[in-house]
Amino acid sequence: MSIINALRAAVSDSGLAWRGAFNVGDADDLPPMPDGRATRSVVLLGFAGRGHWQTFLASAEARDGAPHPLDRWSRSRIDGLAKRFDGHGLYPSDGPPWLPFQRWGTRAEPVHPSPLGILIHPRWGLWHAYRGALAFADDLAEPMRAAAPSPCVACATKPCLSSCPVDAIGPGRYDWRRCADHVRSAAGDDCLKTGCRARRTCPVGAEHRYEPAEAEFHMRAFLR
Ligand code: B12
Ligand code: SF4
Ligand code: SF4
Repeated sequence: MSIINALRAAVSDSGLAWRGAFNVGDADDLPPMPDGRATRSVVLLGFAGRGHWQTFLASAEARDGAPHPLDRWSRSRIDGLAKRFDGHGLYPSDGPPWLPFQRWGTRAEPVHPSPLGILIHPRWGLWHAYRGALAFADDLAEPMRAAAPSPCVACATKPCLSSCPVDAIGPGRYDWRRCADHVRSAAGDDCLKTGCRARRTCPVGAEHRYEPAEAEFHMRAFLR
């Protein structure tokens, strides 16, 4: 089995989704490997749709009562893969300065910035996230991402831009303090318990919308 196929199989066994790969160019802002070698390729790992949440829920980290269970679960899987395949784990929550995971996402998969700021995927809609990345000192023989237009271009009414109850979101604008104040208030219980209303109005990939328990977990993490 080639390295890339063995890696794909190991990622699948880990409970994470393969979120694409790319060979590094000058504009990608990749830190060097810990031993000083240049980083030549990157594999993004994450969640896509609802299934991976169930895998996480069955883990020891989800039930041990210690802080940051999802981050600890992700790191243990990704660091394990890094060790096995001579790579290095990188994480979206390491920072500031933050690693440009969303920019890397657009290099690895046909995702595009939505008016909400988060990336939209033609299949998963807004219901996906990055849990980390594997960096390697060798090029991967992985084809570049397939091109696909942004679903937002064909979305005439853009309901995501008119459904925030406190107008915290507009084209190219997200007032996170206003959003957080609302989500913390009694009136914001709907956003807290079922997830961002603006995100939920998006028709793309609606069948992959997070269940309330997952949505609330992420909203509480955002408030922290
Ligand atoms: C800081 C941060 C926040 C801050 C934002 C502060 C601010 N001023 O906007 C806070 C804490 C508010 C936040 C909140 C959320 N975040 Co956040 N956040 C990040 C983080 C850690 C860094 C982003 C950053 O600044 N990158 C630095 C720049 C240099 O990187 P970049 O990739 O080049 O950035 C590009 C994009 O950010 C994009 N961009 C940035 N802002 C905007 C705005 C618009 C309108 C557009 C079109 C593009 C755009 O342009 C940049 C240039 O290419 C990333 C993780 C990461 N490391 O990327 C997650 C991340 C962006 N967040 C994410 C998510 C999901 C959320 C939440 C929706 C969480 C939730 N509740 O579910 C909430 C939004 C609240 C809500 N209403 O639901 C996901 C997005 C996944 C996706 N599908 O794209 C990320 C990638 C984390 C992850 N693990 O996957 N977040
Ligand atoms: S509602 Fe329309 S414009 Fe907004 S994120 Fe979804 S597809 Fe894009
Ligand atoms: S979570 Fe609620 S308040 Fe915040 S942007 Fe989304 S719809 Fe608006």
